[in-house]
Amino acid sequence: MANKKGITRRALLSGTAISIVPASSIAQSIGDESPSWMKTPGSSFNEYGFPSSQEKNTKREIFQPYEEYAPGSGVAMTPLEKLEGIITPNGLHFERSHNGVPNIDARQHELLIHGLVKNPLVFKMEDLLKYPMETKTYFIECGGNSFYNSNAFPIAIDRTCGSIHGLMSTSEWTGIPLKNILREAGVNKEALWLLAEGADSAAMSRSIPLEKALDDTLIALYQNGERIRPEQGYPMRLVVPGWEGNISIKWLRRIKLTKKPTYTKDETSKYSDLLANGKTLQFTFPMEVKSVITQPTAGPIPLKKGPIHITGLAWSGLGKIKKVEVSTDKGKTWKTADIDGANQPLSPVRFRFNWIWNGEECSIESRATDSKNNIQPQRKEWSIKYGLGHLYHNNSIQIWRITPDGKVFNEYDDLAQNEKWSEE
Ligand SMILES: Nc1nc2c(c(=O)[nH]1)N[C@H]1C(S)=C(S)[C@@H](COP(=O)(O)O)O[C@H]1N2
Ligand SMILES: [Mo]
Repeated sequence: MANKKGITRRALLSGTAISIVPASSIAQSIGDESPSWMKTPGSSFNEYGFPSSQEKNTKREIFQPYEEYAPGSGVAMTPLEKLEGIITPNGLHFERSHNGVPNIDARQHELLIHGLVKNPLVFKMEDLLKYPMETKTYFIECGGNSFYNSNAFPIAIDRTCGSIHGLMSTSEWTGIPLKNILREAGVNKEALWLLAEGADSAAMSRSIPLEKALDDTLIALYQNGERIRPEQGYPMRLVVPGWEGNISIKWLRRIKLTKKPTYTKDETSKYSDLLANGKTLQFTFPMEVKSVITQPTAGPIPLKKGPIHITGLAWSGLGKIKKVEVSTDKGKTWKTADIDGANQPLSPVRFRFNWIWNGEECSIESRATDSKNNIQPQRKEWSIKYGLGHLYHNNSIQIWRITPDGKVFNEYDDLAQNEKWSEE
């Protein structure tokens, strides 16, 4: 809120005075007449609430590459540029499903724990609800997030923040630590891996090292306080925090303890990283340190010269965020951004940076460093490590180019590469 002199309270406290809206324009808009909505009673109650009808454009962007024969295979992306804070509202959590959302009857659904265990166990939902639970804020990021800026797209294409990076969402997940259930089943000494399988028609299944399962993996039953949404795995899913989203098996139905990885269909041709030398990495589990400016970003409303509040998200699958830096001069100089709220491991932070745009052509970008001192790479550094067309695990820096007319565009740092491709 601006005070009489048009100086924000926050700016006064931090010593950098930024006048966003002149106070006189606020005063003039409040006339003597009360607005129409104060003259009739308001509408009554809803059993389950919805956002304001005026916020209809805050929605997921859907991409269904095989629409005709597999409409449930694809993604719905979180509109990161329309959201604030770190938590994703449940209705806007991104969705990546390989063959649609199964219509599971929670009363019939069962979870089987078997393989190299002393006591194979079967749980119904009502059994699981009796176990002690814990609540943690974790992000889930698809291994294929930011594929529009990957080696599959050698030229930067014009898209919004959410439609490039929106396969990342954050919830407060509540559930049962998997280690407690495994302890009850009694894991045999020779078991080093487990296979987790979903109850969808894609029967998504992945191999998980036992060490991670005994560390922080959750069987999640609640998402932001309510039971998990069907799209997110109702009635139960794995949350394997910090690791590529694919491993967080939704609609969890089976965990089998094994000696070795199972090498399922979902972890051989897919989710493996093609290197520049033609070799392929079999397993890359953690999602590495990353950040993205969510505002300002490519969009329909041009920027105006003057004060601009730059904000975004930063996260790391390997720990906490140590620092976020912002550059407004094509990466020549970097300044440390403020970090908002609690900074917890494997949970994003929101960063903020007040900037004054002089109206000239420039670019803005953010660079995160995590608690293990990993620094987010430039796109050209990231890109060169991998083969042509490779798209997984892209944590490279997002650059937003601002033109003098205030328009914002997605940009690559490797302009030579851009030109090379456009000539071919
Ligand atoms: N059973 C099952 N689990 C699944 C998937 C799936 O298609 N089926 N998709 C995976 C992928 S690729 C990702 S990125 C995450 C996405 O979780 P979300 O849809 O809740 O965002 O779920 C994973 N778990
Ligand atoms: Mo994914």
